[in-house]
Amino acid sequence: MSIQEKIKGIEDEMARTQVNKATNRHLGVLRARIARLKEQDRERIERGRGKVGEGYTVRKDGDATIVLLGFPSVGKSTLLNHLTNSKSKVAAYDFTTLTVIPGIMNYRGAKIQILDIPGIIKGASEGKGLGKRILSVTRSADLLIVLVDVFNPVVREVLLNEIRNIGIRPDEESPRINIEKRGSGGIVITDMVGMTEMDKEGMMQILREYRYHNSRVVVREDVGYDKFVDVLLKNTIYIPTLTVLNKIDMVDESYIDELKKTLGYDFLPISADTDVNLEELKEKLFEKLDLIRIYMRPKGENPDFEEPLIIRNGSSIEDIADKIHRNLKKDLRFTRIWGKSVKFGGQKVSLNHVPMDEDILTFY
Ligand SMILES: Nc1nc2c(ncn2[C@@H]2O[C@H](COP(=O)(O)OP(=O)(O)OP(=O)(O)O)[C@@H](O)[C@H]2O)c(=O)[nH]1
Ligand SMILES: [Mg+2]
Repeated sequence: MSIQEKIKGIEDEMARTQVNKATNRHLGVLRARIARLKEQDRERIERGRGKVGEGYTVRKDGDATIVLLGFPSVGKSTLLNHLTNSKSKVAAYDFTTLTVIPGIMNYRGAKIQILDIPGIIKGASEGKGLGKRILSVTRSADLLIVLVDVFNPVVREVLLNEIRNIGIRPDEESPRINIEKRGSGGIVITDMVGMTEMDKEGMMQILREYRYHNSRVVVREDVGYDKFVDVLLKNTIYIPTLTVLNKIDMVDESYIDELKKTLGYDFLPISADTDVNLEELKEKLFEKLDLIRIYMRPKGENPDFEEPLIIRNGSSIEDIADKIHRNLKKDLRFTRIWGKSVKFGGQKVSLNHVPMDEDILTFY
């Protein structure tokens, strides 16, 4: 039986199963099995192509990367051109953009890379339109702009579904579940929260499915089977999104107010073409990226307050060293920090220390 036939068989079984409390575990295990088969299928295809991972390589540049996700003709290229120094082709027909066009937005001392990609349509994750190769560029984003047309805002859910199909979990945090493989000892599950959506038996069945016959699992968050499976799948990533509604120059304000009431999600209304709300957009993007400033102080000198180092909030000293130079870590003996992240100025910290906004830092 092929992988596709196996998946079809399980889907048929799921369709026959009623959804209720008693079948929750069974359905959870079946969904886990499908996710595993799909993962195996993907790995098989990638091996066949002789490469593993993304189908498309884009060089990351700047302090953070934002990808523009949207249907054809919603104004992605227009927006790129108005936020950055880039010139991406704009035209009134679908699929004007055929490849990935990068630009850099300078904002508050940060250099933020924005990637304009071809339009995404329903079924892209299965190869429709320009397909999965282009869609997979979204995986390299630190933040996604979900751009929708003022006259067709309901496609937001279609876009979110396409990226879910390639392992992205938009606006979710990684569940607080630790899984550790061991050499022996079977499966040991520690429930720290009093789980209400899963039980240990169901988790064990899923863990065996994923070949975790010997493992230690600690559950610190009350989640369902799907999120548990996300932790087991190798390609799950968690990316924040900002939904932006474009072309508002074509409607009046009452139309936007009506959408705010009916759409059921938050959005920022803009007009890329006539520069409406673009400053607000920049500010929101900067906030959402959660960037902080670090001032470097060379040994025995004053800190450089002119050009802060811009990093993602939550980055460690190790991440910062790697960002400056990939060999720096090797010669680094210790680091001293002045600022909010330490108890006293000039405190020695280790590689896994996490600095805060406007900390001053010296490498020794
Ligand atoms: N009225 C209005 N038209 C806009 C706006 N932004 C873009 N357009 C127009 O919409 C059309 C498509 O714009 P593009 O920027 O090429 O759209 P795209 O999303 O990059 O399209 P693809 O590359 O084909 O996916 C062009 O005719 C633009 O001039 C806007 O804010 N208001
Ligand atoms: Mg375009």
